[in-house]
Amino acid sequence: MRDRKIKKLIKREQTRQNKTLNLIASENFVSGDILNALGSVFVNKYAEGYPGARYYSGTEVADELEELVQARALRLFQLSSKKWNVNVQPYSGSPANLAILLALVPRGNLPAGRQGKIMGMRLDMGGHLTHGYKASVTGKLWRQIPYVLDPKTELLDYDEILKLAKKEKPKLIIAGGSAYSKVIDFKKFREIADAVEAILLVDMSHFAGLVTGGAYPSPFPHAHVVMTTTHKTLRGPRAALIFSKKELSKNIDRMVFPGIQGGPHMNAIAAVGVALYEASLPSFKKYAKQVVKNTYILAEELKKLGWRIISGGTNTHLFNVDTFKNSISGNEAADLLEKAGIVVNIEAIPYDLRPPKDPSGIRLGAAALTTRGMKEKEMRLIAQIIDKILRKQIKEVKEVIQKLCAQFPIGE
Ligand code: DSN
Repeated sequence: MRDRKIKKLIKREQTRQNKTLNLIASENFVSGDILNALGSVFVNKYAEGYPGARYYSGTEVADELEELVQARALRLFQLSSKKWNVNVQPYSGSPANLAILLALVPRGNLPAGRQGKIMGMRLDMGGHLTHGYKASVTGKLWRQIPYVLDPKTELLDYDEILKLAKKEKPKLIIAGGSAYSKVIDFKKFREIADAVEAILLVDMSHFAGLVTGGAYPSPFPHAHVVMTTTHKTLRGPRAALIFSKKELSKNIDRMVFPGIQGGPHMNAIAAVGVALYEASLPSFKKYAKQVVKNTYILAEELKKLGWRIISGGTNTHLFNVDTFKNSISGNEAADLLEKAGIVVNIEAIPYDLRPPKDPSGIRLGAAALTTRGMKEKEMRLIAQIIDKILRKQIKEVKEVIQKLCAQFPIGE
């Protein structure tokens, strides 16, 4: 690379990633093949439109690529192309969710009480910004009816969600989020949606890789629409997929392009294709199961060391720790950990009294470390390391962290 400045920054970032324990639940490490596809000549191609109906010439290879990736996406989640459509063009999760909402939830001319309401998990409960939070455009264009976790168990309370749905009659209900540590019951969500004639959208961005690996139930038997980003547990590049029942897909496709986006990023689509191929290999099933095992061990060990885990624990790839219970704010905890060589993100806990910019907790996930090959033994050690760091004994653990990083290098 002739640009020495950028080259240096890439090198530095590579070193940072290698010498850090990454417990950010939404991050992962892609394979060399995915990096190659991302950096391939597909980056040069404009292909506005869809296969067979483009606004540019020279798209015959791009058409074949997009159709191949669509077929792989449907096959990976065992979906029939007679019933389901998949749009592989969304740049990422936020525009994908916006396209779905614009396509399916009208904003005016509805009977009183049914105007553009969407039900989503409240942000401090583990929901996502694009599920109708007030600061997101989704919260400005539609009215969010937020559902919450039971204050005692910090679990989803399906009876309460049903009551709320019956009272508010939303047009669309979103199941899924960014920081809920327990498996979601999609059958119950569908029953709630059916009771009020709402559309059920499952945002499986976080656990899509676990679904393909058989470590999390599939939402497809119950949902009308399923959105996923491709870069979390699915271990692909930054992009998103929208799966929808055939009767809804035309409007969604139109809203992705030309509604929101212009030319699809064909290089990203190629890389998604490689990720879907990798996720179809038997080794990926083992990976997904190991992610859940590792996360469980990490949470249970931290519990034993005196840390309060939100929702009582985890059976997924992530969990949140109420650090403020031990008098450490989320920011303080994240800063201490980063100084020692561990990266996490700050996270609100349910009914948090502290501000979102310095909430009461942190979120931890084991997907990235599992990609590096770490297993239960390392998780036990990492729990002890975290405990020491948060009790301000940083010096003693820095070397152990560097040893672990060297022992488990990030693949090519
Ligand atoms: N999905 C969020 C996360 O989990 O980190 C980012 O939007």
